[in-house]
Amino acid sequence: MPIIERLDALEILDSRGRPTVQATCTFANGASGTVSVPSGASTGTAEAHELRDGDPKRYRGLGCRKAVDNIRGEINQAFHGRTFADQAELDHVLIELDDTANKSRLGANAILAVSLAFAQACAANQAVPLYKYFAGNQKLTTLPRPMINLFSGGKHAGGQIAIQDVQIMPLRTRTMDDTLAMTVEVFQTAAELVYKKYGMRLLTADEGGLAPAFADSESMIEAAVEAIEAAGLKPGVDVALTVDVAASHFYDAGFYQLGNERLDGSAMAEKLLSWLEQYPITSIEDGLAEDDWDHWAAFRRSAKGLVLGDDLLCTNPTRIQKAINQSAANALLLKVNQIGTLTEAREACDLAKAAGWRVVVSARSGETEDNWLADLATGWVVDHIKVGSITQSERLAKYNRLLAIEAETGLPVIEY
Ligand code: 2PG
Ligand code: MG
Repeated sequence: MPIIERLDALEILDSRGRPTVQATCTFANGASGTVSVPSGASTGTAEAHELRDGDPKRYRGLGCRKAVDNIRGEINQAFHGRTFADQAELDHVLIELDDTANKSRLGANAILAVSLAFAQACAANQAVPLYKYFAGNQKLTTLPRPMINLFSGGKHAGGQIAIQDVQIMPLRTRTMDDTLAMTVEVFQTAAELVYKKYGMRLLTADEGGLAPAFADSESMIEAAVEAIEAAGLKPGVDVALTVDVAASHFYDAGFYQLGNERLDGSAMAEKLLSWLEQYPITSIEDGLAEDDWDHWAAFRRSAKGLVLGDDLLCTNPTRIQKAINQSAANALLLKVNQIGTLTEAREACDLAKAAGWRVVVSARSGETEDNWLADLATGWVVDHIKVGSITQSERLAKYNRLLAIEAETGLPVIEY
């Protein structure tokens, strides 16, 4: 492995115009990698700590100068002139250097940026595409099947509706090219329907999804079914729905405020089961709040399809193990910045796969134009990728990268 010459960083802006961290790792032989890290809005409380400056006069406290300085200063000093046998060794040194349970001293944003920049530099050094570096000895077999945001609510759309995302997933396509073409058709049809029904200019949310003032969650789901049909496709046969309820964000003291309805955990689980019964939904993410463990387990016992944990699991192996033990979920939403290093995220991924779960690699609502996520989802051979809508360049950068990987490898999209 080459010697690390320098770690550098820059404060840049994400898709919401909020600061985030970009890092560059340069080896003494000249190979280098630069990556940018994303940031969530509907975050789980067990996520690793994103270090923000807290100066209300600058970017409303959200500046990332401290995280950037930690890379340029302390981390660079600790790593300059060193070599690491592999990604795991580098990541463990980062974790030890930070020495907190949730990466709050150096900042998970600083730590992840370095972890990823090292990965990118290693790929450059080996002259392989990033997805091959991520794959290591593992055979590449398939591309992930995308779940694509159509309608947004919750924290990504000013809270006009309680639930966060209604997404579509083409089921029978075998190429990324066909998958995206079908998705765009449904998205454009949905945009036309929304325009007719709500008679207003189209508003889009943080991830580029359409965000009209739906009367309730059911109308949001039904509008997606209508769009699939109006595009000449069969709901549940050609295209399924996947829903991110993001229930932690409308839960308080044992109750879910789902629009006008105030539901306890059992009633919320019943509501989700009725949606699975009524609509062509194949996956429900965060249907219950992040610490409502008993109702997660009760829901999973009766649910058909993916019971997908995001805030529940926070890509944290300890929480995933707990969920495996309690049979509280059957799929992992994997976001590397929830845990803060590639090595820990990989551990989370392997743990979920070993339990027979599906894995969905996910972007954040605050993204950058970087596209490493597509390489990660391909290299780690996961089932699905969730990047947001099929609009806006910070989203399309990932889809376009998947198209490029498809052209290069000829890999098929995983069968559903
Ligand atoms: C989620 C993500 C992405 P955020 O809840 O799954 O949609 O949102 O990045 O805001 O946590
Ligand atoms: Mg989520």
